[in-house]
This record gives sequence, C-alpha cells and structure tokens, in this order.
Amino acid sequence: MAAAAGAFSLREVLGAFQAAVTERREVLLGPYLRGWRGLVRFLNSLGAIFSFISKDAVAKIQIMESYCGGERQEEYRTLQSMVAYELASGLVDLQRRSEHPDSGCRTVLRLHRALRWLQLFLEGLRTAQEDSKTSTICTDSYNASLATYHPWVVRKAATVAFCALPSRNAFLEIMNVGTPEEAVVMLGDALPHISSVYGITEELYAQHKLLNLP
Ligand code: 1PZ
Repeated sequence: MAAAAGAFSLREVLGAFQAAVTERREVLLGPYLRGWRGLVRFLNSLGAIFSFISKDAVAKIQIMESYCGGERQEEYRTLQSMVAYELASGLVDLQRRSEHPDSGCRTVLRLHRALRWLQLFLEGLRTAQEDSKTSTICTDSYNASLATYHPWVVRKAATVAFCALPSRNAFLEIMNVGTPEEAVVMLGDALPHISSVYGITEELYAQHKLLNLP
C-alpha cells in the first residue's frame, strides 16, 4: 500500500539529503536542515521517550536556521561557504567553548556525527533479517558511532530509550513508504545520498581540522 496522500513519509525526508548535494559537491544548508527537521518529526512520532534526543537536535537545527535566515545568510548557503566564512572571521572556538560556543561549524559537527549513526542504523535496518530487533540494530549503530562522543549518562539514557523501539517490520511500516519490502527498496535508493552528504562533510571538516571542535 502506498503512503496515504498528505501522510508523513520518510521518503521525502531522506530525499532532502539528496537535494542537499550540488553538482559541484557542495552541501546546501537549506535542504540539509529540512532533512533534519523531518527526521526530528519522525523521531517525535516514535514517542515521548525520545524527546530528550529530539530536543537537542531541534536546538541545534534552530541555531543553524537562525544563521541561515540571519544577516549573513549568504555566507550560510552551503557548508563550504560557512566553514570558509566562520574560519576567516575567527568565529570558531577551536580549543574550548568560550567566545563562540555555538558556531555553525561546531553545531553542524554534532549533526554530522549523528548522520553517521543514521547511516549505520538505516543500513542495518535495510539489511537485517526480518525478525531482527530494531533496538539491537540501533544500539549497535550507536555504539559504533555517536556513543564515542557522549558521556556515560547520555549513553545510558539513549540505550534505555532504544528498547522502546518497535520491531523491524513495524518500524519499516511507520516510515510510511509502503510495505516493509518497499521501505527496504527506498532505503537502498536513499542511503547513497546520505553517505554522500556524510562523506563530503567529513572530508571538508578533515581538511580544515575541524573534526574535534569543542
Ligand atoms: C530511532 C531512534 C532514535 C535514536 C537516536 C540516536 C541518537 C541518540 C543520541 C542521544 C543524545 C541526546 C542527548 C544530547 C546530547 C548532546 O550532548 C550531544 C552533543 O551536543 P553538545 O552537548 O556538544 O552541544 N548532541 C548530539 O550528539 C546530537 C544528537 C542528535 C540526535 C539526532 C537523532 C535524530 C534521529 C532521527 C531518527 C530517525
């Protein structure tokens, strides 16, 4: 069954990441943040137990949206222009958070690390056996990515929340893409675009030595 008209489908959300990459391999912040907004909406639909996660994601999306709609919005059109502008203007705290605690560079870095989790998680979901547990796939992806950057208490809370995730088939269905089989096909189409955004960002941040921003 196809997603009902007007219903929220993860297909469009993941499509935003496709729209974020230009021919010149730039990452457009508008579509990137739209993708994140959609992911948060999806996360909220999974239940209140995830709200501590979505609150943090929303706070970061809002920081970025205010730059993108602010006085220097031209500089925040792409990730590349943002990095160039913030670095050239001394707007990034490189050693510890002090004068510029919420630079675009450090804020996107947090989302970027979470995108790695998303990539691993969706790939895990796509390729897992039908009877696999979503919570296990989620925990494994988290431990292989984001967990490294989180203190014990956050890791603990996250792992507890993951237990509330529905079974793999139910999860594929709430994506609202159609049958679980159709959702798997959609993930196969969408994941290369997420990988591409992730790879371009990782390369850009590595080039400018920004991968460990406080
Ligand atoms: C489907 C299940 C969803 C699982 C989501 C997996 C991610 C778990 C992340 C838990 C962290 C939440 C608490 C906030 C932590 C913040 O300290 C860190 C670092 O930011 P800083 O403190 O340096 O400002 N924030 C993050 O790591 C960003 C986390 C964003 C998570 C977005 C998840 C999107 C989920 C999409 C669902 C399809």
